[in-house]
Amino acid sequence: MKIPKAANKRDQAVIDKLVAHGQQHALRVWDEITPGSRDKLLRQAEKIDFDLLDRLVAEHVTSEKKSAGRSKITAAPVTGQPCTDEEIAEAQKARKVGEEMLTAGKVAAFVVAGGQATRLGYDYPKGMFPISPVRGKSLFQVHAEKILARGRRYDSKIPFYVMTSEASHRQTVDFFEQYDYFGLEPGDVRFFEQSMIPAVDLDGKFLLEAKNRIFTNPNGHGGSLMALKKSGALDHMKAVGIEEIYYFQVDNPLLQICDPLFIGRHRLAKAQMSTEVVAKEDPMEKVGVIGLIDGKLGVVEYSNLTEEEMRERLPDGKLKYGGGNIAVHMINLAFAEKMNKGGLQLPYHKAVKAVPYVNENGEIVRPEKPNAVKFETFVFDALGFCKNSVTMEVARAEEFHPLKNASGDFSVETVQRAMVDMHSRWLQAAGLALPRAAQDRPWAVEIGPLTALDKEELIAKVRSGHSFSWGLCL
Ligand code: UD2
Repeated sequence: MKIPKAANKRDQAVIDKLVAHGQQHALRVWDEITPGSRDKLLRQAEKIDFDLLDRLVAEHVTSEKKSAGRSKITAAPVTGQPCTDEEIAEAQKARKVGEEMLTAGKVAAFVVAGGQATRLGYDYPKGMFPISPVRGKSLFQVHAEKILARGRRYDSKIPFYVMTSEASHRQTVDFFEQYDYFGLEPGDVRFFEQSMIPAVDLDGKFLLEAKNRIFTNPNGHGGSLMALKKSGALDHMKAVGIEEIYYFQVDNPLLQICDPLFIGRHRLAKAQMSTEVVAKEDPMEKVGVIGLIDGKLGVVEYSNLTEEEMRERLPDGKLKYGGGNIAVHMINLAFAEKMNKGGLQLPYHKAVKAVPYVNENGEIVRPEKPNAVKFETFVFDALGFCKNSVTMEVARAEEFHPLKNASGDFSVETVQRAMVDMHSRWLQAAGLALPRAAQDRPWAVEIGPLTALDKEELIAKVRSGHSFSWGLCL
């Protein structure tokens, strides 16, 4: 193909780069597009890390690395829920440390919301999804109110960092503005975008998603560690005295955000990064579990375990590989910095997917078979870099039911049911009868985070004679 000539040095440098890295075909529709579109294409290409791409293509596409055989997988220790007196005393001590951290304003909340929500089939950022069963509060609102309530409980502030990606950024920021940051101080909420990375075809070449756009995807939730650094969020955290980051995913409205027990255990262990897990419901449940991979802490995909391993039990009856990863982490600030020394220290994984693209004739092709290799990093790979780490089990019914799918498991219906079940249990524990309508339609009850963050708070409020404006929502 004829290589176009640019009108200025800056543009020419981008064109030369594309040629030097064998990606000049991204310019093949150059003659058909307007100067404005050419500029868009070049500005996008300018941001690409070509050296990284070359390395990934060499490793994963053109000369796939021969597998060195299966990694050695062994179990990792999990701190269970406290049962014995000794465990209860340990938990009390840890919770106190976590509470002190919160009171001192040393903890930030960080949500990763840069994913594409393809399985849910929702046209807006997933955090905008109206999830709460009565009020229809969005996932973002539920999270923001929990952060607000947690801060108030400790007479402190928890700054909230929100990672978006190119596609979700503007809408996310506008949404928070539209709803007055759900009660948080605007200055306490910071948004930043994660990086995008091009996918390539099966020969390692870029795909065009439009005539003036190379197909890219967010670089995985592991990209959050890089985005924290690149956006200046880590510097900002340091400046305001943050020492630990509570990391969570946008899709789980059940979460106990900034649970002091988790913060305290992580802190007492001098851990660099810690993880919450839930006990697997069924040995064959398809969820990644915390384990040691060649001696290093990480998440073992269920597909990497044999059926026998999945069913194996420890002397106490618990599954050997039973700690299902719910993607809630404590990350020490200095560790997040370290993970960025000399570029992001995480490996990239590949996923082969069907990606629509513009062909030589400028037409959109929607392939039926996978035609593209996407690259992604996973935040849990950072666990392998930790000297110390805590894996803490939490109760699934009180902490984990993410919104993933349009129907079936982990759909709106099951998430709302899980929320209602949890709040109904709290009401019953507090000695409050379920509202009448809720008895007929037991899914219709909701306790807002500003009323009670947990069962204990509801019970305490009831005991102290707190009067609720009573209805289907508290
Ligand atoms: C993830 C975990 C799984 C389990 C589960 C719990 C992986 C590979 N699997 O599954 O082990 O912990 O979550 O719910 O991670 N995100 C970004 N940027 C990206 C990609 C994702 O911000 O580039 C965010 C996304 O917005 C969401 C979260 O990461 O908040 C999880 O993404 P997902 O839904 O793709 O993860 P999933 O369900 O495959």
